[in-house]
Amino acid sequence: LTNFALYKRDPHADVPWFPRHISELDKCSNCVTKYEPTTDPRHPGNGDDVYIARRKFLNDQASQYKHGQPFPIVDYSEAEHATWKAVFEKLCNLHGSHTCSTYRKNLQFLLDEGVITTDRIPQLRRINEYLQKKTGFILRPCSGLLSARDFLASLAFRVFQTTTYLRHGASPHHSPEPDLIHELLGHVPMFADPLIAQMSQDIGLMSLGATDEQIEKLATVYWFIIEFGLCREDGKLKAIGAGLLSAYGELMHACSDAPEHREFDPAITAVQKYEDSDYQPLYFVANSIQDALVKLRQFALSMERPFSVVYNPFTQSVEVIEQT
Ligand code: NLE
Ligand code: FE2
Repeated sequence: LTNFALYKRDPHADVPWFPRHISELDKCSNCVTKYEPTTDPRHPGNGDDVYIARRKFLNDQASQYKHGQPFPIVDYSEAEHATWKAVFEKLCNLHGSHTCSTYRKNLQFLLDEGVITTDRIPQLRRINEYLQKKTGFILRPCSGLLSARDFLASLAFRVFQTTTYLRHGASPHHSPEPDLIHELLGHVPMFADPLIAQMSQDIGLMSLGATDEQIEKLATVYWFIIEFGLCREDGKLKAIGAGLLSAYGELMHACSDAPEHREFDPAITAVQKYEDSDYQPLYFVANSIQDALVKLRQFALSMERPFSVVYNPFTQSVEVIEQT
């Protein structure tokens, strides 16, 4: 599972700093301000002081986290558990018809093992034990939407930066920003899949030391496949993307005839503008998760980079291979 010699060499490129060891992800938690409930009237929590204070409490807790610590235990309120239950139960109605087989299978495993239940929000510490065994992915808390560079860098180490606050209870079936429900119901079952885990790590490895322009492209590919990707199964469109799997309305919209659907092709997908405040007008469709991974690796070969990187899981570090 290495990315040796994935890139073309450009010895003159300037290389921005990037983490070499998993512990250096402590320096990769820069958030971008977007959809803040304190200032943005589009955020459903705008003007709700109790919600804003709760979100701040959880974000402050997340920002104190250091590599190696266990995931903090959070005492979720009854109202938060109720939001979780409402979202989960409604989404269950679409699982059979609108989600890919990988999602259904992995969600079922999580339910069978009692790691996830529809009634109560699970502790992310427990989810981590599960994911570690499945694909080695680990969640670490973050305090909101991260810069693309920091977010992607963590994926190189199979670390997923996870929000811990919940969406506002008044608008449970779509959130403009990531929240715990999106992470748990969208990403966690998919990160239990070896191919999605590998694809995510590959995008992360490609991002290390990349130029701003390359980061933008990689973040866009990530957006259209890991967050909003579709695939075709039995002749029907099914969601693989976490942003769809956690949002009832958009999940129905994405698989319907309303939006445009194009074939997933990383070189084209990478330069497509995307919508991040409302449903997407356009989705990319992969033949399968495996096919998306193959295409992504072909795309990697076209990226001009000054070096190759290998992830060493024994030392949890990235080794840089300078070709001469
Ligand atoms: N719209 C998604 C949801 O409601 O769960 C969150 C998307 C985060 C990129
Ligand atoms: Fe996400």
